[in-house]
Amino acid sequence: MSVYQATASAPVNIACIKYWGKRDTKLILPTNSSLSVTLHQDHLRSTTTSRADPSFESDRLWLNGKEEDIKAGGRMATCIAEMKRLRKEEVEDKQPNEPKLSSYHVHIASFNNFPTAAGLASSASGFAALVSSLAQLYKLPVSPSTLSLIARQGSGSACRSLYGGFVAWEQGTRADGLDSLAVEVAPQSHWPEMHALICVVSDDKKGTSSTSGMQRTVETSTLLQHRIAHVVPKRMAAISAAIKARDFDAFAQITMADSNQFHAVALDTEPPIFYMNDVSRAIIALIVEYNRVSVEKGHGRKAAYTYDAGPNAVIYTLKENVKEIIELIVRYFPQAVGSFKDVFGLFGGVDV
Ligand code: 2P0
Repeated sequence: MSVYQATASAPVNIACIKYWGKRDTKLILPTNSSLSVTLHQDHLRSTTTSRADPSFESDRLWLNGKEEDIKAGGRMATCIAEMKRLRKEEVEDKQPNEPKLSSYHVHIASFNNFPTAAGLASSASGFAALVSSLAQLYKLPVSPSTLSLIARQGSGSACRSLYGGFVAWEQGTRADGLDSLAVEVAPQSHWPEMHALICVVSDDKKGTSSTSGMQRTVETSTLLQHRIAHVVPKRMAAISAAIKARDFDAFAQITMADSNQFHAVALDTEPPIFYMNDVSRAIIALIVEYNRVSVEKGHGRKAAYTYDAGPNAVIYTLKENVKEIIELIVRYFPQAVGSFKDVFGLFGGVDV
């Protein structure tokens, strides 16, 4: 008897141009395009195994060893149903001899190798790994961009984890979402010197979830409307050009500006949302000063901070500066060794 099973893993991605706001909450269509760097090392990944079998009586899911409900009509159920639809359309309807896996139930087991509560994007790597493992199981002859259309319906930021390197999520204009997908801006090999240092300031679970926070911002923030219409389109073009030219100074300027504006629209929400804390702000001050000195010497900016929906800092820098920045952080935050749970060098591998 044949066993139909596949395992795939997907990494976390960290946005430089932030996704914050949906124009369609069911299809997860964003109010603006976004761009991220996919983190490459083994530290931050989800690994998912899917199995299809005619004896299974329902679709079932285990996360980190614990069974979770698959809510009817929910995001997980939607992703599984969409993948079964693709299997039928792309494989079974075209090759009648292929087994009818789309009619079998699936059992899915997924593990994160990092703490889910650390405020790092576990839903991004999780839904990307889910979709990748089902794509392998179903032997789907489709591109990562096509798979990103389905991962997007699990969690918006997940669509960007279908590619490595530098990835844009194009917001699209269609009501059915078929043009709201991830595209590769440049592979990791284009700029292998790029590193990301993750400073875990706090691993508390965040107060306001991204999903509900961003909808409140859409409903109440006037600054968001300005950002959508006048800021993000220019930044998407400028940061793509900076990446293609490997212009770190421009990349850093845009990345920090966009982090600042994302936290500004959170503050402009009613009631206001605060994700950064005093330590986050002190790290910003340190990076600003570090860059000021570098610019004064004629070297341009050497580091870029960015913050998501939580207080943890991600610092982008080039490999040649990693050691200096870690030393700087440890010098100014002597408690760092204890309170920064981890500082990972990604793309390269630097631990403190
Ligand atoms: C991002 N974030 O671009 C932004 C920056 C957080 C701040 O994507 O509702 O967990 O599942 O689509 O993807 C977090 O949003 O929200 C996020 P849903 P998601 O990475």
